Parts: sequence; structure tokens; C-alpha cells
Amino acid sequence: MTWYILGAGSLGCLWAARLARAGQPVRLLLRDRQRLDAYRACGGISLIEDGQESLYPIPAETADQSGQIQRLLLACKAYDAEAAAASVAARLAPGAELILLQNGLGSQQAVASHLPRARCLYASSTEGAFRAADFRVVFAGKGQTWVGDEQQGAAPGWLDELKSAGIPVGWNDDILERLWRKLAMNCAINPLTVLHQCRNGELAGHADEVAGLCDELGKLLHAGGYPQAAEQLHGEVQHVIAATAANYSSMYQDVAQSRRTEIAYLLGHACAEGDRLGLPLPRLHALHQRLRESLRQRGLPDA
Ligand code: NAD
Ligand code: KPL
Repeated sequence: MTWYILGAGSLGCLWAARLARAGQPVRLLLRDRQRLDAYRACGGISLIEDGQESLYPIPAETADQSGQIQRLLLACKAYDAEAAAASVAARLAPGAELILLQNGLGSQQAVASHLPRARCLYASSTEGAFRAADFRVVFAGKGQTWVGDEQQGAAPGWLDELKSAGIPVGWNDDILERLWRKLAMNCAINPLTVLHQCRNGELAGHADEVAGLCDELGKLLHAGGYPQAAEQLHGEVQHVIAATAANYSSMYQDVAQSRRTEIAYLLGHACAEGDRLGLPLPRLHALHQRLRESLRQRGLPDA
């Protein structure tokens, strides 16, 4: 069964290279003819791992080709997910299985609602990769990817195929909780690193601000049915700030490189969910407004 990969960026290329290396059938779906020509000129995907570079000449086609798709990894940014999924919707076989590899929340539900005949699984990853150039990816941090089903279905058998390709995946019975935990962590840390223009560790000097945000994010987690996540949040945020003190958050890096952020699926989603639940979250709303203003001033999309 062929794995189709839509979104040949950092994580998409990382997954594709490992599947190809393990001899598993994999094909890249590229946006248009121009991207396909650019890919062919590169000769394949280059993966740099532990300083070693390898080229994987993985077959590729444009998303608008014909041919049914049974398994798809959607590996684009949250703000591109709906349009990307729509571009291959007509090719999905009945009962097709998709892994939605987006950070934050909101995009997964939007994609799933447009694809009622497919099985949409959600993923949350702590692996790290970045693009050194188009189709040339550096595997920067080992981690784990959790996959789960919001509809509470059973784990698919092919998870073992992914594991045997060296992709560290695990099944999570409550993937929404995992995604909410990550979202809350990202909301407590990432926007402040942009507004204070600092590394994660420097947030130790803004402890009251961090504590106030964790208090409101905890209320949100609690109201969403995740009391344990709520209780643990502040401690985990303090731990991550210390453990990643020298790092710049992913949102800081996006802004520094003038790239669009996933704010709408992180802080925007948290604020919208608070409104939906009737929870007053003044610090989160104020942070959202300050961050949006800061993005606008830099000429970046504020949603
Ligand atoms: P990326 O920007 O490197 O790659 C996304 C790719 O999708 C790009 O190549 C883009 O051209 C492509 N794309 C977008 N729309 C498309 C379309 N309609 N058709 C075809 N291709 C399309 O992104 P990434 O870093 O791989 O991140 C993907 C998701 O994973 C994000 O939500 C991110 O937050 C999350 N994530 C990334 C990392 C990481 O280390 N990179 C770690 C954890 C989570
Ligand atoms: O995931 C992160 C990010 O930078 O996006 C951490 C390091 C946890 C900070 O929120």
C-alpha cells in the first residue's frame, strides 16, 4: 500500500525519506507543475541526519493527477491544511486513511468535516526537522509522534510498518488531550518569546506573566475535560523553559524568518474555545491582541 505524502516540507520529507529507505512504497504529491519540475531538478529528497547526507529519489506527481489514494500523510502547516486536503479529496478511496500532522487544533476538525468518507487520524509530534533548502531537510531532534482517533476507533495495523521504517510512532487513546497539552504549552511560551524577543530561558525573568497565562490555560484545560493536564501545566511549562533555555521557540523562529505563524490554531483557538465555553480569559485575550498587533507591525498575517 503506497503512502502518499502531501506537504513536502520538513516533516513530510523526513517521513518520506525514512519510508523510502525502508523500501516501503511512497509518493510525493506536489502542488503544481513548477514544484514538480523543481523537485525533479533536485533529483529527490536529501536528508541530513547525524551530519550524513543521503539522497532519496522518491517518485512524485502533482496533486491533480488521477489515481486513488488509500493512505495519506498531510504534512503541511495548519493554515494550509484545508486547501491541501481539498486538492486531493476527489482522489481519496472510500475509507481512505489520513494522518493529519498539524500543530495546534482546529485545522484537523476542519479537514475531517470535509472528508466524511475518509478516516482522519490526528498526530502530535516532538520530532524536529528544518529545511536547509527546498527538498533538503535536516533531522534536528529525535522525538516521538503520537497518532490517535478523535472518533475512538482502533489503532491501525500499519503503525508497525511505520515503526519498522524507523518512524517512532505510538498510538494515543486520547489524542485530543495530547494536542491540547501541546497547544497550552505553546500558548504559555511561544507568544511571549516573540513579544519579549527572547530565548525560552529568558521567560524565567517573566515568571508572573507565565504563571498568569498558565492559570487561565489551566482553567481552559479543566473546562475541556482535562483536569490532570490543567494541574500539571504550570510545572511542565517551567520545566520546558529550563530544559530548552538556550532555544528559540518555533514561533520566534517563524517570525524571525518572516514566515507566517500558526497563531490562529494556537492562541486563536484557545481564545475561541474559551469564548465558546463562556470562560473569561482576559490575559489570553490580551496576549492574543498584543501578538496580532506585533505580527501586523512586521507585515505578517495576524491569523
Ligand atoms: P513546512 O512548512 O516545512 O512544510 C509544509 C509543506 O507543505 C511546504 O513544503 C509547503 O509548500 C507544502 N504545502 C502547503 N500547501 C500545500 C498544497 N496545497 N499542496 C502541496 N503542498 C503544500 O512545515 P513543517 O515544519 O513540516 O510543519 C508541518 C506541521 O508539523 C506544522 O503544523 C508544524 O507546526 C508541525 N510540526 C513541525 C515540526 C518541525 O520540526 N518541523 C515539529 C513538530 C510539529
Ligand atoms: O514546542 C515548542 C515550540 O517551540 O514550538 C516548545 C519548545 C515546547 C515551546 O513551546
